[in-house]
Amino acid sequence: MSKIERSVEELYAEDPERADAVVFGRGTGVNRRGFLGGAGLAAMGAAVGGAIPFGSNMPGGLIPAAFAQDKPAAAPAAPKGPQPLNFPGKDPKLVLLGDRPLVAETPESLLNDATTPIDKFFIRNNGQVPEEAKNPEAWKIVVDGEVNKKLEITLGELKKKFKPVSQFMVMECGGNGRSFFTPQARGNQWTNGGAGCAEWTGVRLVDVLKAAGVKSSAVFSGHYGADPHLSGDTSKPALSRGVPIKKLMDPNNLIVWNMNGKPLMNIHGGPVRLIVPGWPGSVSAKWLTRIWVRDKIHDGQGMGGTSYRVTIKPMVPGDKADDKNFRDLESMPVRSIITNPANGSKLAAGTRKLDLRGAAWAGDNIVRSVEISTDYGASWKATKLGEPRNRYDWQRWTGSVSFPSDGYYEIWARATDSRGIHQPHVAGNWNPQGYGANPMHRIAVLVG
Ligand SMILES: Nc1nc2c(c(=O)[nH]1)N[C@H]1C(S)=C(S)[C@@H](COP(=O)(O)O)O[C@H]1N2
Ligand SMILES: [Mo]
Repeated sequence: MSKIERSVEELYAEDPERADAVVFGRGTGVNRRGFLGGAGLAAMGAAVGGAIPFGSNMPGGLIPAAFAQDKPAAAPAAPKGPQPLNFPGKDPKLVLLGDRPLVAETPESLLNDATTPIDKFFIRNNGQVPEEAKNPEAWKIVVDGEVNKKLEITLGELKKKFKPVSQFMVMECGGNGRSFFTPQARGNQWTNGGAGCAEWTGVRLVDVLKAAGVKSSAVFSGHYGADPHLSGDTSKPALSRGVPIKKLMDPNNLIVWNMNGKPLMNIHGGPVRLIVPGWPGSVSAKWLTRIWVRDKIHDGQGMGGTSYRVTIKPMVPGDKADDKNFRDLESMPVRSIITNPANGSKLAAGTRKLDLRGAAWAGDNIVRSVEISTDYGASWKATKLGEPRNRYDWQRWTGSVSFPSDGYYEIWARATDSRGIHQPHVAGNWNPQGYGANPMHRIAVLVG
């Protein structure tokens, strides 16, 4: 067998058939233009550690989930496994995607709780992490621009003047799923773990906006946080995104100071941040200092170009991006994950039934159904899907699968949203910065 000099992902991206030959051995009869069979199936079975009962359904060029998910992010010369996060108050099983800025994702199997514990919640920064506030109650937020009365309010006043509310809401990075694009898109190589669902406590953004009096000239918002730009240049914000006025006034948007009943950790934007659910996490400004109500589309850091934007018409991967062919990514796409068991689980020989648990969410939409497959999508089985506890909560699901024999299986999960749109088999609509990838989640399990 020739030496695997690059990552499995890269090989498959370039030439799936040659990749099969390299990974599973030359001259073994691997030819998956159609389906895998005979000696090729045996070779792959040896590589994944067991017979593949539904191997005849395995699509050509598909990287077995057993390999696909422990691939390193960009994997240049020497592939190395996922890097653990080392951060106070955080589970070391979070996977570090970058340390400047600090970015870490949550493996799907750590999202098995109905409410994501703080120590397991993903981290995404664009700039430096600011110093922890010494006097949180004195933290100041400004609401200005197209308002009748500019507001300058401290966190202490915010808590006193407006009615506090708590809500379970998903926060998801706009780039979640990016690693599933072929060819690779620019940015942090998230799998499915740039998302979590916490209980947020704060006040309704709309109540605060109403206190300032939004003018009829308002069309968009610009959000600002206290984090310094990565370069240290104090004239540039690390990130400043916004939303159209209709989304801004949605009563589910909160200015929050508690996460799961505890004061918001500095790394999550404490003492106070925005939560604008359903849309890319980048609009949910951390260390919130200002909401600028604008009379035009915001042009802050992270707006325009190909930032947080998807194509209107499909583009050829790698081609020059035409600005006019992009629109802002608004509602996040439907996604489901299997949270139990973990990818790569080994089950005792003779195991014939397995219970599964997972989560599903769909941006501004709700999830209508989640289905699972053990035969590479040839047949699908319904799961029991729970109701959201409130608007923008994720939905938990349970299901079970049976195994006709020992061997290597993949369990695939796909969710369908309230509009009838379900997750694709592979990430579609490639775009340079890799937004909107929501292919079905796959885990590998080995029985016996
Ligand atoms: N001020 C500020 N707010 C920010 C960011 C940032 O870099 N600076 N990152 C955004 C992005 S891209 C995401 S996905 C979420 C991540 O929030 P978390 O780190 O609490 O999980 O915060 C958003 N808010
Ligand atoms: Mo993000």
